[in-house]
Amino acid sequence: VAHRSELSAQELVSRARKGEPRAVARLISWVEDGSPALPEVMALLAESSGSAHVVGLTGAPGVGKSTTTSALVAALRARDVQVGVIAVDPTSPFSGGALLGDRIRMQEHATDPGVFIRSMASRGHLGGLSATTPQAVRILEAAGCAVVLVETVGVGQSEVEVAAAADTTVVLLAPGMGDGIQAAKAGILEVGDIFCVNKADRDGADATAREVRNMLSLAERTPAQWHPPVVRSVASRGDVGELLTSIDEHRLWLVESGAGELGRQRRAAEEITAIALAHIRERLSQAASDTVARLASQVVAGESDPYTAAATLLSVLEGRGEGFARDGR
Ligand SMILES: Nc1nc2c(ncn2[C@@H]2O[C@H](COP(=O)(O)OP(=O)(O)OP(=O)(O)O)[C@@H](O)[C@H]2O)c(=O)[nH]1
Ligand SMILES: [Mg+2]
Repeated sequence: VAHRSELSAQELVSRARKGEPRAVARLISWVEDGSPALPEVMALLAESSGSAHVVGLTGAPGVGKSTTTSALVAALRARDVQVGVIAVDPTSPFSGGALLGDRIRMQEHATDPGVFIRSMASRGHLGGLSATTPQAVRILEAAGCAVVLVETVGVGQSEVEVAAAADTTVVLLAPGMGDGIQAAKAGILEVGDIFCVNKADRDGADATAREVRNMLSLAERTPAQWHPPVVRSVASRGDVGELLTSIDEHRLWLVESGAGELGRQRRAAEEITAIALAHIRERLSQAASDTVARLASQVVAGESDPYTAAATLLSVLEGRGEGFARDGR
């Protein structure tokens, strides 16, 4: 594989650990492309993983996710915290294009060596978005980022997937547009740890906040559970103080309640399963395609049934049946 010959995984990881932006960018490209070197990279990164607070920001197009992210970066830099930013575009197989506007909005941080910004797609990755995000996070952690902000457009299932990769999920809303209702529909109410009404300089911010509070009040929560706050921001003026305070409070709660550890445990389990399933799928399509075709003929001819055929296929995949060409992995 071409990019493997340039620099070894080991060399790139050691450069990333020194905070070299080009090494970090290259490794994240490997994640995007599903490089065959990824297992080696992830093994090298294992010891430094789990150190960063991962904050997901999601919300409808145009609510101000990028502007808010940029304002949070500025606030965190003022605390001298090293920050990683991943802008996930689930709608595009290419990184860069659709997120050009984000790059411009992030421009003020472009020359800061304490900030790593990367837009990311999930082209060809085995485990899809739910696998690419945590892997990119591990690379940013190795580079020293104590906080990683993950921005994703709320367009259905994708934000739920990305929320699943975050310690703290911020749902951004804006006045008007019936955002609250949309949020409820998309199941956003369940994934949000913090709700932030951005563009609070506009009319209707109070009404939107009230609407979200009303909907949140319908969910039953024990006192021990986290009660998602509804805060306001004017990201275009850099006013994200309330939001940052809530993020701090949620982080503290995650540690003190043990919920953070449980969440990480659950996410690791999902990640392992996603990778394993992707491998099984790949082996099904590669090594066993002849077998599947033969079994399909038998089912069509009435010589077998789908359940028996599936059981045969599984035994073939496990290497117990006949006609299985091992792919050497
Ligand atoms: N009035 C006002 N405008 C804002 C505020 N925050 C962001 N905007 C503007 O809203 C527009 C969209 O902001 P973005 O940050 O690009 O929104 P986004 O959610 O990242 O958009 P997508 O990535 O395209 O989904 C821009 O023109 C911002 O300048 C705010 O607090 N008040
Ligand atoms: Mg954006």
